[in-house]
Amino acid sequence: MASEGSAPFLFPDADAEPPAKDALVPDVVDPVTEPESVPEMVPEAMPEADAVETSAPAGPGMAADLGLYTVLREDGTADPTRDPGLSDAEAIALYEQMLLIRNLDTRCLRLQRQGRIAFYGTSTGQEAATVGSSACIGADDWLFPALREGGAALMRGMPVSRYIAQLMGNSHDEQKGHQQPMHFSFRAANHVSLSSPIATQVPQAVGAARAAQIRDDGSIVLAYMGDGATSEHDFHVAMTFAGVWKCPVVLICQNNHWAISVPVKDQTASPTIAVKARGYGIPGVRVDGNDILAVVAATRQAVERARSGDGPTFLELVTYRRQGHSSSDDPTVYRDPAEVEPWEKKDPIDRMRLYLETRGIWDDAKEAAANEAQSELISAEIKEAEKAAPPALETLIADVYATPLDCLTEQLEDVRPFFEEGQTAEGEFPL
Ligand SMILES: Cc1ncc(C[n+]2csc(CCOP(=O)(O)OP(=O)(O)O)c2C)c(N)n1
Ligand SMILES: [Mg+2]
Repeated sequence: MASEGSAPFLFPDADAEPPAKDALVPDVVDPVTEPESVPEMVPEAMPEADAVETSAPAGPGMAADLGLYTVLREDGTADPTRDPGLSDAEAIALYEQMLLIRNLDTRCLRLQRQGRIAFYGTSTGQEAATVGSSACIGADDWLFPALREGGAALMRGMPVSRYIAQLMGNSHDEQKGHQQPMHFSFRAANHVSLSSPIATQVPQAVGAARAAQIRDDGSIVLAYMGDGATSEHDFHVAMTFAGVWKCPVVLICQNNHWAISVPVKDQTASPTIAVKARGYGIPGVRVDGNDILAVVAATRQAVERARSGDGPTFLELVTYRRQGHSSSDDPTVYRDPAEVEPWEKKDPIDRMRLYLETRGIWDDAKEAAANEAQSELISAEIKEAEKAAPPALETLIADVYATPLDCLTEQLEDVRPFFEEGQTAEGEFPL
């Protein structure tokens, strides 16, 4: 497990063959002038959960932003024309990272139910999208996450202890408890905290990419968003400027089919989310987000494009939110549970496990050992985190202004007796 200060897991592997530059944009079909060439699956592919056809890769005759870029096949092998060529160690490391998120999600949701943390949002079923994409950049690159990319910080070297400290807002939390749980940031790898207002991080990410471009420092930016975020004006603003300036940014939409209780078919009338990129002059690619090899292959090529000055790429990673929006949500009141089943069959961890077993590098014993080690680590870190003190009282006003305003200092002195002398207030709470 990565410890603080250790080098993040880096891609691409120096020995790996670079992917063909144009491989992601096969024979683009224009749906307006050549409607007969658009494959039939396209209109239903986004609205219907069970219409996602993981065995139908985008290929000749199918536009990359209307088809589905897939590498893993149902028999557990990889399409040799798109295989990103991971080494054994890389393939196993990616798998273990997905497993870690799944194990953390299970444990942390339980912590919330027990009242030990205030809030949690799982990414169950979306692990391949988060791990596969974030594995493709280096420590000097930047990552602007949305709600479900906490695992990206772990992927890039953030220790589990810090993940749990953030959820508890204790004295080990990098943000001193200022943020709501799930707003992880990891300065060592330029992982910026998520912005709660949906999509506001996208123009910020494009701005950071523009800065990198002006400074010519060689770094690139990954900007994440959900399907719901693509209806926000900030999405439009960010895509416009990314396209015009040809910023070194990879814009990644995790289309998990829901924005709290709003299904994606009520979110947009566009046949896919990826195709929206055309309007901004940005290549869009629709990728099977539950296929980690496809996510790696597509993101690597997009990163390469950004790094070499060819501009942005927009990736729609097609996946599914199998649980509630967050620990505060109950999806059974607005969603038919039967909709979830087909997605359980496309579980990204199961699919990668089958691939590893078919490749002969994984088995039941290794699975049990990995789960046991992760479970022990998580238990130990929760225990440690619960022993940690809360942040010092002074941190209430720290990191807001370079020099705290007088009014903040006064307010701090007002509340001090409540903490230091156990003084109680008049009145009722909640107010
Ligand atoms: C500007 C704004 N409007 C509404 C909300 C409330 N809100 C929080 S998450 C969310 C849905 C986000 O859906 P999506 O972008 O698809 O991401 P997902 O949670 O599915 O990963 C909404 C509406 C908000 N945080 N910000
Ligand atoms: Mg969503």
